[in-house]
Amino acid sequence: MVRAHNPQARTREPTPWKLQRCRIVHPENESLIDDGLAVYFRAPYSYTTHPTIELHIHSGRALIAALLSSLSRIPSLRPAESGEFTRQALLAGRLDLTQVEGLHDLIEADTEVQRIQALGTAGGETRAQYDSLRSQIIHCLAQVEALIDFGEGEDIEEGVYDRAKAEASTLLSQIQGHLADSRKGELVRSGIKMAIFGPPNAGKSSLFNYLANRPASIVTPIPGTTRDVLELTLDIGGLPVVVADTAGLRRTDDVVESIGVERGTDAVKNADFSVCVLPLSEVLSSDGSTIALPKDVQELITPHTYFLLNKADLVSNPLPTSNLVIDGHPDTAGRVWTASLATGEGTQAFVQGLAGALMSQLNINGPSAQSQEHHAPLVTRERHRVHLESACRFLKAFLALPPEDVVLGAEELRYAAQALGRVTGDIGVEDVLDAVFRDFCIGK
Ligand SMILES: Nc1nc2c(ncn2[C@@H]2O[C@H](COP(=O)(O)OP(=O)(O)O)[C@@H](O)[C@H]2O)c(=O)[nH]1
Ligand SMILES: [Mg+2]
Repeated sequence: MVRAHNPQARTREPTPWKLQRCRIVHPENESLIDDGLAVYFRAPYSYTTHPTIELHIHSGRALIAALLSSLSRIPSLRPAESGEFTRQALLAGRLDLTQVEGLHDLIEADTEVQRIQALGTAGGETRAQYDSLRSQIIHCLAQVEALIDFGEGEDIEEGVYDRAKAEASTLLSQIQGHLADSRKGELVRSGIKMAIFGPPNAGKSSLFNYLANRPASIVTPIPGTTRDVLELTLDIGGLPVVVADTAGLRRTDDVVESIGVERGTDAVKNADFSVCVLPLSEVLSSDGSTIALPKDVQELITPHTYFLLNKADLVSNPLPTSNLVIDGHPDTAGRVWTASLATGEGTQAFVQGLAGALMSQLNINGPSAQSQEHHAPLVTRERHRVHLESACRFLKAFLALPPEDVVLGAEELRYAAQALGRVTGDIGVEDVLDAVFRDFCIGK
């Protein structure tokens, strides 16, 4: 369907990987469709590894429709299904399953930290780590199989079995380390859950609206205004955060409000971290040094609670935050900020500080650290976690076997390698393919 001007060129293979201007004409009647650009990718150096022609045409609905309809006149052509190009790339081994997932995450990324993580995974960083772990297990397995075939002391040097065990044990702790990474990869991919809580009238909904940059939650001077949990996914310093505004914590006879308080309490307990908003003027001790926590708030404080002491405008000359102590919680340094959501003072510093604290808690390099070396996390989906956990179980089973059970040991190592192969799609790929490609856009 793409024909060059020079009639002799019709029979020649186009120059590969060179963008060329050409007339794009109808395959049957040769009527002009557009004056565009075309590039030919010679196999296997294309996205799918198959020979590929890419047409660059002017935009416009009628133009695209005319081109697609003329392409469909060529008997061997049909429109691609969603994710079909990527599926071909996967089946040809050009991408592995983690890269395909990374590509999907890249297309879906809403925030900078998500984009950076997905870019690393799509580019093969995660694949390289899985391949390395798997080849180390296979190295162990090779030693154990050599023992089965030849027996220690005769053809094989002494200590091979012990060495294989030492290697397996190092691998096991490496994988366990990845599994204990505070679900960082999964949180960045699907959003970190943060609940705002505190006593009524502290400014929780004002904070929610400030973060959302719009009046998403109703703010009034009447305590008990917010009754249900409100949720929004927001970008906080590049991190995707699912923020929940909750009803103020207090005992109340109002049935609706007390259900709201119960729901709010659950939201705080289920969140990955929370922000406790307190009205500074009401919780500050008379000497101005200590913050007294209201009773209903106390039981929800954890090491993952951050504090915003709001309404600083109502306190004359408040002490610097670093000198304030939260009563009963001497370990809150770096987790307390003072601000006024009414005047805006201190609010930016709070958001920046919160994003920084979350980044360091999750051990994430922020967008500003982009040039530094970083490793894509090994676990960005439950699927990865399941297979890594089963690899750990097989490695442990191998380590628990006595040397005389060397044949069983080899079997356990084989299973461990297979478990990792399932993450990258080298093994058992068919059953996950449909799930992975379902959400892909057409074509890509
Ligand atoms: N003076 C002052 N008033 C504030 C500040 N932040 C919020 N308020 C007011 O406090 C009241 C309660 O705010 P709201 O966000 O609804 O509190 P919530 O009950 O914790 O959700 C409203 O009248 C707000 O305008 C602040 O920093 N200073
Ligand atoms: Mg409210």
